[in-house]
Amino acid sequence: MQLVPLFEDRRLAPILEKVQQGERLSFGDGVTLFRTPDILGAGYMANLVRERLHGNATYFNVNRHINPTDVCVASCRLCAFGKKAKDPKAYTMSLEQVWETAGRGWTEAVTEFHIVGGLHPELTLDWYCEMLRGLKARFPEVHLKAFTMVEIAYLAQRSRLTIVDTLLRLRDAGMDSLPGGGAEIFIERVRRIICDHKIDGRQWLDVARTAHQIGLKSNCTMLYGHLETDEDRVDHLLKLRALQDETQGFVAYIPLAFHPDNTPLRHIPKTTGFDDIRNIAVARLLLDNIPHIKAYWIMMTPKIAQIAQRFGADDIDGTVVEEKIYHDAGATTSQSLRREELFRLIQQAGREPVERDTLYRPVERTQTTFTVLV
Ligand code: V47
Repeated sequence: MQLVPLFEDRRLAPILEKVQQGERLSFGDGVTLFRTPDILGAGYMANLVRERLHGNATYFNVNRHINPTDVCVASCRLCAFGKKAKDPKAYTMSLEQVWETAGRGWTEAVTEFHIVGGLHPELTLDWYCEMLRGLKARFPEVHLKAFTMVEIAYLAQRSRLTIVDTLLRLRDAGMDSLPGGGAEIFIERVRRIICDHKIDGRQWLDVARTAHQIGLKSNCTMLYGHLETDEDRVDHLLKLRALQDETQGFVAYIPLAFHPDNTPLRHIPKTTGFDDIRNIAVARLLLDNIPHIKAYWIMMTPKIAQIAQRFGADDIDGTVVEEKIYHDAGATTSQSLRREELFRLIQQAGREPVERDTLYRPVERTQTTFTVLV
């Protein structure tokens, strides 16, 4: 006998029916889910889908972030990380410094380097290829998840190459997949205000499509909690869903809460736990073709990321080790969690921790390779 939940918001009943039948949700359903005060109703449905896909597993990985430079030609209002080249606080690592950073605290437990940075006006495509080759030579087992769609488009423009040729050059040098950043919000009205120096939404999707077409997987994101409406959020998610129908190239979706501190948009209030949880639940329900929904603990705090595991998320991200983008924008979370801490957080949320690599293949470990990092 199936228990029928009593929803506080009656508008959720037809959505539940679709979810139970495995039917695709509409634009209107998405807006209802973003507006309903019945977070438990939305969460119940998201959890149904999450458990249908992943059972009791919650995934995490052992990774390290590397940000080779914060010099950026763009001046996005959403960002506290990018700096102008002449800013005394700006930094750009040498190749040796990138390789040394990658190796700092490294153990054989690390399975991923997550590499993103500013749009540097002088670093060349050859420099980035050399960086990747050097990392592969030193850490052949580590997956290189590198460069947002925005960085790819900028490198292509500066090298006067097509997007596909730029991606092929980077792939041949060792890039294994791409992270999901830089998508922000696709709707032009808001994009023009928060990140007018970036490629537009259509171009972001085009770069992702091209990457997927040559066999590279990527993640995808949405930045919420700034100037966007509920309709803008649904529009963004449905554009990701449509591209995924075409390519099946997205592995995980990560909702990113806007952190306003130290940005020109610092007057915007921070997102609430309610909105963070809601973004996880709605994503799980609308993105029926993207396998994983990640509750990025750095962004949400470990406490909310734990709760999210009951509201649609099946991943908590990784050890991270050194994080700059969110911490420059006022994040108060720690920079790093040990493998054992991630394990405990997941267990305490009543889920089964599964260590994964970037592409969600389970990682087997013996006890001796457990003691890792920082
Ligand atoms: O691209 C920038 C966003 C992204 C701010 O693919 C900001 O596995 C909030 O993409 N407040 C970087 N967000 C983070 C990112 C990411 C993180 C974890 C995992 C993965 C993955 C990707 O953060 C940027 C931008 O969208 N961002 N500034 C800010 N002030």
